[in-house]
Amino acid sequence: SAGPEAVRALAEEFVTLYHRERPEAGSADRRLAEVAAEISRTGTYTHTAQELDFGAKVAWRNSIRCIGRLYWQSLIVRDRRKVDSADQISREIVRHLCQATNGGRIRPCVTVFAPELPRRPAPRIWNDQLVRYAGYTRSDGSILGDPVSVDITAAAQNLGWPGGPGTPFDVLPLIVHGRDDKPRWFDLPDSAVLQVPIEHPEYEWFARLGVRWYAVPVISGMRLEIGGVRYPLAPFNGWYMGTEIGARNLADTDRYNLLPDIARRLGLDTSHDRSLWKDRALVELNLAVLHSFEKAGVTISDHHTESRHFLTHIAREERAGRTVGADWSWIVPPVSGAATPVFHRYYDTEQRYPAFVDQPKAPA
Ligand code: HEM
Ligand code: NRG
Repeated sequence: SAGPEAVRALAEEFVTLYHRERPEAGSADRRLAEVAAEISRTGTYTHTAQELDFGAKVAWRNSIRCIGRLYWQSLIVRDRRKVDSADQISREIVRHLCQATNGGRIRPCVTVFAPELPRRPAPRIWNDQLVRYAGYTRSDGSILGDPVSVDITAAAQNLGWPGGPGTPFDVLPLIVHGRDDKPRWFDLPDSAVLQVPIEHPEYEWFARLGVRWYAVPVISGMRLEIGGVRYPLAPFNGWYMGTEIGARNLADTDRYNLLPDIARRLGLDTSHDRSLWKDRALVELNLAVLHSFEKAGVTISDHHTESRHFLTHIAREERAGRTVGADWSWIVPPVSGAATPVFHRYYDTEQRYPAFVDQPKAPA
């Protein structure tokens, strides 16, 4: 973790920003003195509940890879900084999933667990998302399920997880490493994991592929950093943009790789690239994802709408006197890039803080 000098400088920057944007919060000078004293005494400091709420929202606002930032002010911040044991963490994760899923009307949420302290590591969850499908390595080397999950699936089995039913869409257990505890696995209750069967609005055969996806993407591997304080376990979610599922998770050749099968069922010539069979299959798959989520009453957005909202976000932020940083290669959708307005411009790429940052995978 960062030394007290670095913490002091980052704390000062954050507390100043907080009081500039929340003038009703009282005297910045008094709080700055209080924080400096606490850092001298303990090497760290404790955010007020209001500072945490603000810091998490601004971390979303500063996420340069995220196209969904228009609604950053509506983030629900669940303050669970007192929670650090595996048991309590798994219970709070289930609550997060239920509160975020909200029967399909998804609410953006973050749950902030215990921070890193001097000489005291924070709790972690090994899974990179709270809900993921297992990827089992068969004896012939092929993979059943989601190849992205091969390592975490093996880790769960090594900890004694007996494995799921053996479908391509088995929900993985959580692996929770609490403070002062060994890593342990927990099954998520079915009631906490809303899923959507994927069907096509016109092609009846599509549903028979047996494809599904989970409703809520909850990233659990990134660290939240606010004013020099590190929160290595702060899982957050919004809702899906359809292309994440239809153009990547189900389509990438190193994920579910469904395009060849879909193209053949569409009667396309898959023997030449120039028939554009991949492109045509991609469109139908993405249409099926959007249609199925909508039919199931689960919030999802399409890449055209989300791109427009992102430009609205930029305009609104600029009116508030702030510029919006963005990483073009993450913001531009993986299909129909130039048909969306986010394609046709450049962005400032500097990372600002508070922020969600990459951190070494646990166990490192
Ligand atoms: C990345 C959309 C909410 C923080 C992304 C990506 C998309 C997206 C499409 C790129 C993902 C990829 O290519 O793998 C959305 C939508 C949301 C939403 C539609 C709906 C509300 C949120 C929230 C937060 C957040 C609530 C944090 C509080 C991030 C971060 C990344 C990201 C940190 C980068 C992830 C990484 O590096 O792997 N978002 N997002 N987003 N989003 Fe959002
Ligand atoms: N592409 C990943 C999820 C990354 C984050 N996407 C969001 N985040 N929509 C996938 O599972 O496909 N979010 O917080 O809503």
